[in-house]
Amino acid sequence: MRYVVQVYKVTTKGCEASNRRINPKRTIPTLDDDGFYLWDSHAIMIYLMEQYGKTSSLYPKDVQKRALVNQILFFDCGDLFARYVTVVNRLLFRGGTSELTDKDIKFVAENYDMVERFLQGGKFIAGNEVTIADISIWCTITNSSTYSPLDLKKYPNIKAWFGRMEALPYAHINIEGRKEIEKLFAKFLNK
Ligand SMILES: N[C@@H](CCC(=O)N[C@@H](CS)C(=O)NCC(=O)O)C(=O)O
Repeated sequence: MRYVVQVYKVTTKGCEASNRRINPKRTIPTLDDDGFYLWDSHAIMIYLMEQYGKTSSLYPKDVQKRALVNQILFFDCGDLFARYVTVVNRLLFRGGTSELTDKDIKFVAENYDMVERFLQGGKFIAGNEVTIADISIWCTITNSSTYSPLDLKKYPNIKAWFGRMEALPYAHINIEGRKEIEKLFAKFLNK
C-alpha cells in the first residue's frame, strides 16, 4: 500500500490539520484516502483494517475477539488518550501555559495501573495476539510518559509488553515519534 504522511504546523491555537471541510475538529491524525476523509485515530485504524487489512490478525474477525479490541480502543479514546490530551491541549494548544502540575501528572498516571491490570490476562492488551488496540495504547502511553513518568519497576506487565511491542517490525515509527514529542514538550515546558 502506498501512503503519504503530511504533518501540519502545530500552533498554540491548535493543529492546522486540515480545513474545516476535511476535518471540522482540526485534529491530527486525519486520513485522506483518495478524497475520503476521516478523523480520529481509532476510527481511522478500524477503517484501514476493514478496507485494506481484511485478512490481518491486527483486527480479528471473530466477533468476540473484535469486541475486546474495540473495548480497549474505546478506553483509549474516552479515557487514556482523553486524559493525556487534556493536559497536552492546555500546555501546547489552548493558551500556552507552561505549568505542568502534580495534579496533571497524577491525572494521567492513574490509568497506568489500569493498563497493568489489562495486561494480566495475556501477552497483548486484548489477548495473546498483537492488535490495533496495542498500537493505540502503546502510542498513548509512551507519549504520556514524556511528562507523567512511568516507573517500569512498578509495572512488570507493562515492562514485558513494551519489550514485545518494541520487537515489532514497525516499532520504530512510534519510537521516533516519541522522541519528537519529547522535544516538543521540552521546548514548551522550558519556555
Ligand atoms: N480522539 C482523537 C484525538 C486527536 C487529537 O486530539 N489530536 C491532537 C494531537 S495529539 C490534536 O490534534 N490537538 C489539537 C487540537 O485539538 O486543536 C484521535 O484519536 O485522533
